[in-house]
Amino acid sequence: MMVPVRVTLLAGGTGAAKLAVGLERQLPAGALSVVTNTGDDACFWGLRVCPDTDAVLYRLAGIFNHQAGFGVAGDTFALLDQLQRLGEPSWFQLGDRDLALHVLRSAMLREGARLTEAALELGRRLGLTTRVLPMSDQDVRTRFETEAGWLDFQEYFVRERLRPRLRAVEFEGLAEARPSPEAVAAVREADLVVIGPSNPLISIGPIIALLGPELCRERTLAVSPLVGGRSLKGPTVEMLTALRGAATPEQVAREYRAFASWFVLDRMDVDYRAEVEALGYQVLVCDTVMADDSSAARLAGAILGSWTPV
Ligand code: FO1
Repeated sequence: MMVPVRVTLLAGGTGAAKLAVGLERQLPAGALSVVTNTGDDACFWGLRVCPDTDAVLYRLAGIFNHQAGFGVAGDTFALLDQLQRLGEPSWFQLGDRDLALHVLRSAMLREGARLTEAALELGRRLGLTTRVLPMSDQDVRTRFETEAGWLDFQEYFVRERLRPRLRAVEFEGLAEARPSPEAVAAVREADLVVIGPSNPLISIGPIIALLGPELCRERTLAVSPLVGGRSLKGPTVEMLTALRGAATPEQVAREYRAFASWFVLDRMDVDYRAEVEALGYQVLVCDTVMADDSSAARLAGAILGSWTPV
């Protein structure tokens, strides 16, 4: 057994953000880096909002709004209420405290900081020892082709509530974007890269599209976002079905097979073990449901305790 010293987590949606907390609990301070998806970033009234990056920042800072599933605990919505009075759309719930982060980040960007520099500075101000690194300093935007036309990420997820039938997903700006130097270093220097249990198509997909060439298969492990045929949050099953024709742990393992040598299956999906092994993986079977921070730490402990380079 080799206990990894430096760990980098690739994080998109909820599952991976929860695992960031678990890994941080199990590792020495400063040993964890988290590379976040920026495909669902958006701009409201000139403010740059980075939902996946911010979910990790807020969770690690202990101020995440678990009830809402986004934003800051105990937030108020005075600014949004007033904007609504002034005739502005209010379908995207930006709280007052959450807005403080977006105001500050946007000011840093206007003054010439890169998105990564802004994220690192915000992390420092929140008192974090973990480095939270956006995947790129250039804009990459996940867009959805639906029966109602092309929609931005937040338009499709929040305003349209995923109702229009999905036809295709595109990452606008990907061809011109480069991974940030800090994200590249975090992946290259890690003893272990963990692909978090998030939607492989829209949460992890953009990160791998950028950083895939930097991943060393022997040192990369992927955690299945599926538990007993379901995803605990978000439309992973629906999207895999619509775009890949199957929504099974084996299908997720196929998505990552060029990049990862270990695959973590939930206990409920132990029947997939042989199929996933046949794809060339070492398989770890454990409880992957992270109901709270201690179960996230338990999953992180199981990963760190079992993994060895293949
Ligand atoms: N999700 C919602 O379902 N409704 C919202 O009004 C909403 C606001 C919001 C504000 C800031 C933020 O960082 C995230 C927010 N989210 C909201 C979550 C977000 O739409 C998605 O969950 C992520 O983009 C997918 O990871």
